[in-house]
Amino acid sequence: SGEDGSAAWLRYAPLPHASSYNFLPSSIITLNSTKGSPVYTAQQELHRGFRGIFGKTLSNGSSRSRSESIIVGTAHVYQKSYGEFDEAEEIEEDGYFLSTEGPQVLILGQNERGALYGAFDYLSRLAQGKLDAVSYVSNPHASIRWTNEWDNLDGSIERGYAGPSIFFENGFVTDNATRVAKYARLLASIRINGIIVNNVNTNEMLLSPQNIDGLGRLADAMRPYGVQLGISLNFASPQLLGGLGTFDPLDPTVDAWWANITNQIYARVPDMAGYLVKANSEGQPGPLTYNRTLADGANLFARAVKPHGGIIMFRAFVYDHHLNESNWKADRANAAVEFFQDLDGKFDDNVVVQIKYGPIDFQVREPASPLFSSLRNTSTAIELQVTQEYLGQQSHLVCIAPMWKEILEFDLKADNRSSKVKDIVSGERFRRPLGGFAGVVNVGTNATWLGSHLAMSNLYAYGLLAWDPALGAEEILQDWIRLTFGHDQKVIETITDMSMKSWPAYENYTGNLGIQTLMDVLYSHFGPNPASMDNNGWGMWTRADKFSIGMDRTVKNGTGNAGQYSPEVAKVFENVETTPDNLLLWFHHVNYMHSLKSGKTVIQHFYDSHYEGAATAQTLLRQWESLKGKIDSERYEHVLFRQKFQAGHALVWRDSINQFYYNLSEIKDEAGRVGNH
Ligand code: GCW
Repeated sequence: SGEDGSAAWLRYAPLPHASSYNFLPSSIITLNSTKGSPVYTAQQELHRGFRGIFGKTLSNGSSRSRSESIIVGTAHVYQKSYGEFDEAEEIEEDGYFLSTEGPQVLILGQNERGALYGAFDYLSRLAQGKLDAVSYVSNPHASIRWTNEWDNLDGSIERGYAGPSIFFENGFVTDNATRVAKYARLLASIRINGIIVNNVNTNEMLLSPQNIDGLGRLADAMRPYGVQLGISLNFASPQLLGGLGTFDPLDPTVDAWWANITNQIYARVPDMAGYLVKANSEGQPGPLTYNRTLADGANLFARAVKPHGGIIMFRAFVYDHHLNESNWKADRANAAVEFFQDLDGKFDDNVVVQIKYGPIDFQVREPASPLFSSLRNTSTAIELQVTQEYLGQQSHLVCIAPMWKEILEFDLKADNRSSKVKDIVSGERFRRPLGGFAGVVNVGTNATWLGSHLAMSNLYAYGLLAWDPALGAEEILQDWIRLTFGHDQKVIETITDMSMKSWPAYENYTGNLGIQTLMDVLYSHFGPNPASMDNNGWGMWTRADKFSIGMDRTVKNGTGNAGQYSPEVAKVFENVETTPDNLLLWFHHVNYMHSLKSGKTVIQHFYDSHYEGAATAQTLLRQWESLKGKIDSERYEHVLFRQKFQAGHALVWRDSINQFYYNLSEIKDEAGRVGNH
């Protein structure tokens, strides 16, 4: 007990046997001591970390006391006072050089933000007891590493599971930005450099003078951590707020309105990162209302932020949400490519198209979106979801990093050349100037940030993978466990094992073989409701009947979605024999008695997986119980409560899904578990 839950992985808990480390630095030389600068923040953080981890107070050194010091600052300033160093030219924007090899510790960023990242990295090593001498340059994989927060002005959060907003209350930006600063600190430690603070389904009142001033307060609270503020816009604001008769993106008065309001925002937030726009999606207004293209819509904002160095994240999540399932060829999964491919090359240079990882919507299993490889002359970013909207809403343990890794490593083989998603969104593959990552996080005022201590590994992993997608899910996880729960080997092994089992288990007891999650699609997105996954306008369908199941997305007989991939990949998905089992029902409509590569039938796989997944959920509970006494009681009880819920809910899932498909198909479970008893 006594743990400050909000410290998450930044606890700086005392290291066992800390007193035996006598070779630690004793002072800090800070190359920029301006209060509020990220380098100053780095210095504060180093003080705090050394006090916590080693019980040691560092003094503020001067250049005379160089040895036994930590020198922290930008490479540029360092070189002016201390001379050249070899690694300087390898450091890229936001990157840093960390050396603990010499008589002093060097933490040198390409910019101030990089220096702060280096300080956090150094402290993370120390807190984990990684005290060996190292010397390396670390650079980001991509320049855009942002979070999206779906916070509404009234303080509620769409798909947030951790209480009300830290950014807004009662229609206004909060007066007290203390917790925003804490969040920025947490994000800086995982090298996130931007936050879109409000929901993509947004209210135009965000742009009232009072709220613009409020946004300034938020940006002020985040700036010392090198985290830039961005906002999401309502496309119809010129009409709704500005009183114009139109919001047509090609109308000069609309253009002038956006330029003007943008200038007002930048006057208060000179370093604003940019805008995020959800247009013509799920009832949101957009350029299509005026028969303008989505590119016309994006470029409108691009022009407004251009003079200020801002960028536009334009979401590719555009689809018709009144689809009719009686049309065999109708397919929501086709929408993004259909809407965007002809616009390739028509976006201004400071526009980034933000693409959800899969073609539908954050399901437990999706193939990578084909749009990543259709856009060659447009910068792109991948949108991931840290908040577990479809993945148990923080009441189920689902460690998502392994799924993200699969998507990021997926090779879309554009022009028959290696085209991994991670290298497309970094900008590298198609030589784009911009690119990166957007993670929908939706933290709230709950002390745990996400509503669950264990769910925080997802936020941690999101930041680290955006920095370096080559990192392994397990190594990220183990660092996070050491920082969050300490060094006990059993704790590390148990939580690692629980976490690594959790996504496969969740997939097993929800929707298998690429059929999607099978949750209630109509409203809650929580709990089993396979019946809701047909005959809805949302286009999330299974096409299950008495004999067969799955979406036929082939070119030869279905919606043609497989053909949106490059020929090498399309060939694999077009053919039922070569489609991997875990995406079989995503791409094919087959009989329940169809044999999988495993030799099982589809229906038997459903039955068996649901039993397996639910059994694993019981194991997770027992594994957690085995940690009693090794984890402070507050966090132990908090997680225990959730693991009990998951264990129970997994049984509900198992029985609802199995019974549903048994009722539909009337095919018996070979093991005799499912059916009418
Ligand atoms: O997954 C769906 C969510 C909506 C969300 C939308 C989107 C913010 O259910 O709540 O709206 O996606 O991503 O825009």
